Amino acid sequence: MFCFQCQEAARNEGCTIAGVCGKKDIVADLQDLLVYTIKGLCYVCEKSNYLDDEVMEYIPKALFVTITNVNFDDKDVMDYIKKGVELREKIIEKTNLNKEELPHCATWNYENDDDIIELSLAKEVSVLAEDNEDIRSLKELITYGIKGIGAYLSHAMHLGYNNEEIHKFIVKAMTKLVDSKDADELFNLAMETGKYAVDTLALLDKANTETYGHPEITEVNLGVRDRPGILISGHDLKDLEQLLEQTKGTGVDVYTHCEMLPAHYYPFFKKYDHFVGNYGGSWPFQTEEFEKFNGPIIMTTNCLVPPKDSYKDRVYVTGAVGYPGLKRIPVREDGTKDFSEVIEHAKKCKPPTPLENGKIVGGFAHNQVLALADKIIEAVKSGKIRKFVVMAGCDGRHKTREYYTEFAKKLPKDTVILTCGCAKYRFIKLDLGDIDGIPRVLDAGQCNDSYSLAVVALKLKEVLGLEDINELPIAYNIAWYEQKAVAVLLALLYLGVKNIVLGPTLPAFLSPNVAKVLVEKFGISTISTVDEDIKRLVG
Ligand code: FSO
Ligand code: SF4
Repeated sequence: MFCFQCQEAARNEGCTIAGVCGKKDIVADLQDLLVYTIKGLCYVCEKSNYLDDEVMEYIPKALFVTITNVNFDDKDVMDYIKKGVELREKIIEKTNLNKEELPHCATWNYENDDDIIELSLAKEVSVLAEDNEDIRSLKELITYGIKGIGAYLSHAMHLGYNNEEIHKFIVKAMTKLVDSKDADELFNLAMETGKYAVDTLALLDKANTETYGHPEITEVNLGVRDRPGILISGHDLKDLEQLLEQTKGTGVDVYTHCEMLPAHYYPFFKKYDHFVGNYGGSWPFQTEEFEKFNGPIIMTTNCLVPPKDSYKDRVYVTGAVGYPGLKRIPVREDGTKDFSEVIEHAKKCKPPTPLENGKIVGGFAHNQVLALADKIIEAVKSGKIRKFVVMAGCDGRHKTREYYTEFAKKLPKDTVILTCGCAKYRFIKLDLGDIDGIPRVLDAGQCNDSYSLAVVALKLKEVLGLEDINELPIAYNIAWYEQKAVAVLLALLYLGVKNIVLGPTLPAFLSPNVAKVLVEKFGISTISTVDEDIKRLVG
């Protein structure tokens, strides 16, 4: 195996024996073959100008399966590979494409599982198939951005929102990744990936807000009640909705974990009395927290950490998530999920062990922030707010991430943090005060809500009459971990944001030359010390 797609790649070079994330080599190899298979499917779609609902349903989900901390189950990945080959063959037959003119990724086939495993080990399906390290770097940057787009698109599609243009872009881009060796062409494709990341995030924002209302300022309880509970994690709001409906009147409470916290900010979810609060923090700390929760846990998307035996029988998966031995939530014929087994399971469990008390205040997505615009603009004009600092993105395991807590604590009192994603858990429970009633930490929601931060920035630019987004009093100190964050990064670059600080390390998949171009064109850098970074970002 060779994988360097996330921030925790071994030695910041790549995982080669097993993933730091817990992914086994066989799973990593099969995931490479799955990406290779998706490329082949896209290739035949592009060449025959073909797209149908089944393909649009499959591609984003299959991409999602290969994102860090989503699926650790070789059997699941194998099934997705087989489905990809089946769809591809159907299209070749339907459109009379000449197989002899197609590349290997679009023609390979198998007789049994051993054939699939054998091919998954071949260099030609691996990231290292591309010998030129700069071309490889650009190709993987695009691939990871597209994986992020696939994940965000899956979320929107689960709510019944879709945009064919995004699928067409994925198909075109994956085909170019097979054919192109041209660094300029690939660089432009990376920027175009940023454009489609913006479009996808906008679609998801529309899906979320039209379905559940606009997030509003909300206090989220961190304590527990004396009844059994179900803990739901990941990003999928539709799954949460169905769970809340099915747990109504059962005596079982529902708590959010990690990226599900912002569900509390939506007006729609406030009507459920048994939707109690948020339990615990960000994904890297789940092994201790799941243990103490005592009841069943549902993982709707990333980030799953390989579960301990002590609570493994209480973890359920759904959607793209998979882990050997974990129970899967059944899907009914009408497409809804059947949580009855989890609910019965919860009834037999003890209530959660309390971890903390108090509350988190959040809900500052674009509508809510714009409702406070007058107040905020006044504070900016009078100098009470000197700077906004975007501290969005992901959390991770490494000790180096303590930097973000220190950074938030040491920021001058006339600065306001704009956040979203699980990175916020490094500072959201600190009492950082407010500026004339405006909290110093404004949480827009999940990483899925990164679009909100862009809307706020563009609105501020308009109101302040500025020409360029970079003239705004906003600095970016972003923490990244997995491929959704790569899509968000490309989106920000596409919007013209410069001087982003990306940490705690730059991606291992950026070759020195590609990193140099990003530094020269966009002023990207990585973190140094808290004091130095505060000096250069805030002044
Ligand atoms: Fe975090 Fe994990 Fe939301 Fe990511 S829970 S790290 S960018 O999957 O998706 O922010
Ligand atoms: Fe390593 Fe990250 Fe890949 Fe897991 S996803 S194998 S930790 S680089």
